[in-house]
Amino acid sequence: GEAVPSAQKSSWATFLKSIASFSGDLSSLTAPPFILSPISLTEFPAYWCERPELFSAIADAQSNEERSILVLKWFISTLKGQYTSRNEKLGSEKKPLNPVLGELFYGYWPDVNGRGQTNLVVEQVSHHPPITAYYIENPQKGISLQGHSAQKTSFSGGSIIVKQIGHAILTVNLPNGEKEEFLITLPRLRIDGLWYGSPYIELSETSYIQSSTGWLSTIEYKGKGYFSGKSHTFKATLSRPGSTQASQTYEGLWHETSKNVRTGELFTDVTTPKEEVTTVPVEEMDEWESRRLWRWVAKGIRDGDFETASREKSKIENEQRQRRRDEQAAGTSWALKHFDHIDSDPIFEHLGRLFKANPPTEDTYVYRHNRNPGPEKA
Ligand code: 0T9
Repeated sequence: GEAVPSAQKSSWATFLKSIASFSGDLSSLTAPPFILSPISLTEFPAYWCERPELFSAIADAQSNEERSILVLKWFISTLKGQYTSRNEKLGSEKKPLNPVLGELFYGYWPDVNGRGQTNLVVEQVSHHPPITAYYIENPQKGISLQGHSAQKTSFSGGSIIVKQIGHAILTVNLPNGEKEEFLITLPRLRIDGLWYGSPYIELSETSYIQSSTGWLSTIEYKGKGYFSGKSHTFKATLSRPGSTQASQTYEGLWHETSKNVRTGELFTDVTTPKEEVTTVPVEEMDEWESRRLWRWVAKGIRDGDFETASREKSKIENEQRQRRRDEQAAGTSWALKHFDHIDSDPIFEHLGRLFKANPPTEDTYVYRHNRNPGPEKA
């Protein structure tokens, strides 16, 4: 492939063969240096809030329908960050750092123009398979998002197919004291461009946003050669409680703009800059915080010093292996810091029934509300 440095061609070929003959946890495969990203998967939940004003605006909706529209608008507007930002920042999709058990990521988006501060808490709740749990809250606006993320991967026709496991629940405290909940399911991914060493993501199939008021958004994803012939295309319909008929239909490109099909009005526009999450400086972080933990590995990758990167990565992995052995010998197990695991999420079961979610039940990680969010005073 063209994007593969000549010295790494054979190592890339070996990597592709191991992907093709492998299914399960790709994160643990060793990849050639040119494809490594210095960012851990524990940072990815921040993509949910890089347009904080769209998140906080949900609180200002005047009706159930409007609230569902604003949730859909916020959700669609996160997709560009979630699925194309590595291509924009790093040149292609890259292999993220594989988080260790207990790895943390904290951040916030400051209060600007009365939108309220939004806080982010992320914890790696499983290493094998990798599972990341997150909680995002704007207390002033009474909105929160709790979710977890894992993946099942397979290989087909030269592409990696990623089924996302996990879901998110968005909760809005209404002025009348009630809560409205939204169950958010996640799209399927295809990673194309592998042969040429320049991987990129395309979304496919359908995802849902089911509100406890009964309003349902059904979002269909297509790539090149489908309804518009363009990549990153979506079509979303919003239907009223108990109806399958569309009350609103939106379509367009999730990484650019989309419109209301009936009125022609602009719906989403992500061509303007987004706001990255704020964290404390690395020096002030705790040892378990992602950017502190991976600091020297990330620096090695950024500087092209892969010897250092790989030596530092081995240190972390050996320390983890020793920890697991010690726990086993002591008959103890790692205690999660911010989340409790439950086998079946009652909100998923309840709301999933309304659109016949498959599978009908999922486990979840419930936030313990045990962190004082930043910005921290010196
Ligand atoms: C949740 C997101 C997820 C995580 C990443 C598949 C993937 C790990 C999971 C699904 C976020 O909300 C959205 C975006 C990107 C997803 C990653 C893309 C990717 O390639 C990795 C996998 C594990 C790999 O690293 C595959 C090998 C690599 C060489 C291909 C670039």
